[in-house]
Amino acid sequence: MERALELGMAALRRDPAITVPVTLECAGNGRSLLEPRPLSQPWIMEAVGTAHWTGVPLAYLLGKAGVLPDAVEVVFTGADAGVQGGIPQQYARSLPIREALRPDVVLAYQMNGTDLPPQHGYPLRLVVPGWYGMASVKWLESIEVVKAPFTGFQQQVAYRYQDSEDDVGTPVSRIRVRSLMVPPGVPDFFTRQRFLRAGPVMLEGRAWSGGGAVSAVDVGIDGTWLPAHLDKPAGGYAWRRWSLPWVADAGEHVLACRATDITGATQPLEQNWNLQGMGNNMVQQVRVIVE
Ligand SMILES: Nc1nc2c(c(=O)[nH]1)N[C@H]1C(S)=C(S)[C@@H](COP(=O)(O)O)O[C@H]1N2
Ligand SMILES: [Mo]
Repeated sequence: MERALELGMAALRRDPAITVPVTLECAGNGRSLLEPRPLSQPWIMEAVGTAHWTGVPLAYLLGKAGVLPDAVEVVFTGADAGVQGGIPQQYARSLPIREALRPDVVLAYQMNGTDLPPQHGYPLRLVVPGWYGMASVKWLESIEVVKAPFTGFQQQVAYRYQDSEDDVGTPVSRIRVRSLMVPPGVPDFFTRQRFLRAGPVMLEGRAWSGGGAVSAVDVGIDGTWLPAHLDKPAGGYAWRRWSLPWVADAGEHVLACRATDITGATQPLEQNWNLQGMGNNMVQQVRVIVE
């Protein structure tokens, strides 16, 4: 970096701003469904959402600071501190310089048109479209351009696809193609079995991928796959709504959804187990009892 910049929020708000619709998904979303279950918080399916993020393009600020030819990564440090893996640390992650210079990577101070809520990173966070959530560092305290790969805990130890404790593994980066269904009907209070009235019902959900646009969603009804209708996405890295009308007949049914993106990547039918339970995009199945 040629020069250091002190960035006040008031000055940042005067810089050129962009708004990007982005789906953020936690890399651990769905990991509690893997068997054997990785040591983890009990994420089931809910650690994903989409918002319009407004802020300054990171590339604009890097341009102002001046990136030198020997720069390899940019390190983002959040204000939150704690102990993980026995190591006291602040949350910090890096991005390769090539990703950091993408025009859609944003230092966001607004979410859906209002100041960031505290839990989503107030006053300033990074948003990296297409990458799993860990890359989008919240409560930003500093941004540093570095000449050697960053080796912090959240980079080197956490967020890796590993087969075992001994495997150094590979880093988690882009979001794997995935779709989820809004479960139809209502769940029973105690058993959580879902019940549905016989007749027409609109099956619907969302589909997204960090690898490229979602090109198809197929809906499985008792093992038979049918193509769903896709709504237009709000942006390249925002989820798309999908829908398929179904006439539910009495009995027990298994519903499923499976997305494919323009790279040809599709969701696996079987789990891809890894030690940390990262990137579980296995096809979701929803059992319903129609009466
Ligand atoms: N500073 C800081 N940033 C962070 C984290 C964190 O613990 N500290 N968690 C990351 C992870 S793992 C995810 S999935 C996203 C979640 O963003 P959200 O709370 O806006 O959904 O924030 C990321 N940014
Ligand atoms: Mo996460």
